[in-house]
Amino acid sequence: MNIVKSVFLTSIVIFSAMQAHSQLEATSASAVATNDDGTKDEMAKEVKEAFLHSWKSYMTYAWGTDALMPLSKKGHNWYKTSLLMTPVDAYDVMIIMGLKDEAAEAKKLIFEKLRFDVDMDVQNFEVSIRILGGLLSAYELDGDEQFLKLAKDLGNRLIKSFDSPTGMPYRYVNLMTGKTRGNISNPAEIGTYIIEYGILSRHTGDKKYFETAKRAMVALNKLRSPLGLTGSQIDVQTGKWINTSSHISGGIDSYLEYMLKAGILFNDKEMTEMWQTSLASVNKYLADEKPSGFWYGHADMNEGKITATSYGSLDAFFAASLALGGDLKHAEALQESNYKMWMLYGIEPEGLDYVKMEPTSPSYALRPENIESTYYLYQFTHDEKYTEMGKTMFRNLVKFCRNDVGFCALKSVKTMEKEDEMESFFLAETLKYAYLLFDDGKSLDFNKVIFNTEAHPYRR
Ligand code: DMJ
Repeated sequence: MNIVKSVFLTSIVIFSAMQAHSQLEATSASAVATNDDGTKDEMAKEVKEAFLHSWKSYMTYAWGTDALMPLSKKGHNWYKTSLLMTPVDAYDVMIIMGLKDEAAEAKKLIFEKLRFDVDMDVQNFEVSIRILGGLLSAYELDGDEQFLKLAKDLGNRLIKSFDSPTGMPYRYVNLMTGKTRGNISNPAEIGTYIIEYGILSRHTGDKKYFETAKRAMVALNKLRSPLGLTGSQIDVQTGKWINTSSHISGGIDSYLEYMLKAGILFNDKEMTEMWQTSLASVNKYLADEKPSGFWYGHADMNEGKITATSYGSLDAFFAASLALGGDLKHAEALQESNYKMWMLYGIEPEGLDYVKMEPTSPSYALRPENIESTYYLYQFTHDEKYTEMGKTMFRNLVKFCRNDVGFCALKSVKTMEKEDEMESFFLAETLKYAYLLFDDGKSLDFNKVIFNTEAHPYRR
């Protein structure tokens, strides 16, 4: 057995309803999942069943495409040629869940069909976290050199995006020609590469990947405001901020996450220091204690005063980062707020005004962050209240999002109207974190890995 594989595989309601909102109370009460006592083993089985339900439909209706459309029962591609988003993103979940036959069919499909020598512009960030990230965790878990070969080929194409005057990457790169576009970018799409690139350096022995990704993060870090905050949009050619709104939401989120995780994964002191100084500013200017709970809001990077009490499903990742960074007190408080957000309607909204406790964007994209943070909090506290949270969240997912084919995003958590979409991160992240929460470390030892932002685990 491959050495890496053996390392992995052998180890391999505090719900307080929003009182102020009477209409909401009625909705929430009916939205809460029934409280039958699923044991953790039973819950893990339910999650595995949900995975199989979705995967089988992908194979039946969407084979070879990027993702399943669960209402129209067909597949769709992001670009003119499929990058096999779903099988690549979901491969490591199959290994973790012990689904050998499914893993074998996914692997066959990937090795037969996945090619990167295609004349098309791809979004650097998404392809890096899902495809490069997925291939690398597949390699670490499975040991087949073909995964590494594909990862190296893709890495050599994506790395051309960093060829800008500041060293910060463009948003799009053509896989065949290396031509770039999209100079107006954001911290997440600039600073979410060091884990994948660092792991590629680990396995190829070529430091250029790690160094290129790190250079971009350091360049961005130097452009913080005197308050230590980053804005939300920047020109990678000039280094000039285009939008100075600061927050932990989508567009900045995983940049913060990667400082912390790269510090741990690569024992990189500069990254750890960047995380600590950024966190201090985030806590000083964006943390917001309100009657509805502990949250993080939005502020101008130069003013540092909360301008919008906006939170949302993507922001929920931060409880996991706080826990991993050692601040359990704030992590627990934030997870309590995350859960309130989830239980407002029974499924969390994409955007929430945390003062009014009203959705600013009512959709739900099957996002993982809330369940991810529940899993992290359980790892650090071993408090079964997190298992209970996870159980309710997962059961509500089944209740409101499942259909005869797979799981559907929701147009609105107020009406629970389904959308014809099942993003690959639902399998790669949402179901993986739910499974890991219930399986009590039997398939994967939390302390031996660091997950990329798409939930792909790499050996520490
Ligand atoms: C995933 O692709 C990643 O977790 C990313 O960091 C944020 N968005 C989605 C999931 O919500």
